[in-house]
Amino acid sequence: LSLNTQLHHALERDEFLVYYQPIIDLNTGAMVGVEALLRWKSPEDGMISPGVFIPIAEENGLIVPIGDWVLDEVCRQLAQWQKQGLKLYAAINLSTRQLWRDRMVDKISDAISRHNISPKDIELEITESATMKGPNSIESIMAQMHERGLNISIDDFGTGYSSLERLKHMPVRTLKIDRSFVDGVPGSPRDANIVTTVVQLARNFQMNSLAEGIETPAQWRFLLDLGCLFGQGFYFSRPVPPEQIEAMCREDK
Ligand code: G
Ligand code: G
Ligand code: MN
Ligand code: NA
Repeated sequence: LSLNTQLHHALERDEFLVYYQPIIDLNTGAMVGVEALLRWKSPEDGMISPGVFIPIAEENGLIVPIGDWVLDEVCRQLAQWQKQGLKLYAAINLSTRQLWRDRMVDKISDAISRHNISPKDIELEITESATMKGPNSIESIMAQMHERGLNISIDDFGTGYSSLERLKHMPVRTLKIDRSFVDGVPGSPRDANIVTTVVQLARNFQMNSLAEGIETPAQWRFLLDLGCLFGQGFYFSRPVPPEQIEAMCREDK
């Protein structure tokens, strides 16, 4: 079967899983949230990376029902964690196709009320490049999200070409500095300059800065010294199943 056909059956066959990657307060080392990252366990081919199937799902439109499933699953998981006393927020990736659909923000609010959690527990990740395209103004969608109390982050920041004038007025809580720049620090002066600039930009715009892809203690140190507030990366943890998030929180205490 082609990947496309398999993907069509994956939802009804319950083959998707959500892994979670810890988001760390760089000052304290504590886990404050998680990024939800979709996984597909295909019976034919085993674990398939979202880097492979998300582009196909965006192409054929399946990203919309898959995204609805992710939203519901993450809200369900957050509600369960709250019952266990875990205080974490969850960041959810949204692709352009999801953003531009009808009544997107209502769908998100519905999932949140269904599971009795607060919009404050969710951060919606919109890629920098998604802010640059689409039929409607991203500002109006962001305004609706913000009115409902949802948090917004700009993902892969530094790789798109967003207008700083527009960004300044967006109700964005967090700028996520793309991994490609974090990779080069502290060694590469060029990457160090870019990362320094983005951390300052976030501060000037009263947004939080978050560095993606931290893999070494030297990167952590460098970012902490710059005043970068949050981080994610293999140095802290890979994306893991939800039970492992629970285990890490128990160790922390
Ligand atoms: O987990 P991994 O690093 O392999 O993810 C690869 C890409 O897939 C990333 O760009 C990530 O944003 C995207 N991705 C992961 N989960 C989801 C999801 O639930 N929805 C959307 N739209 N993209 C996702
Ligand atoms: O595009 P987005 O930022 O949503 O992508 C997240 C992806 O980055 C996930 O697939 C995740 O597995 C990957 N990732 C997270 N931390 C690291 C890291 O420290 N190093 C590398 N190489 N990849 C990472
Ligand atoms: Mn992301
Ligand atoms: Na990213």
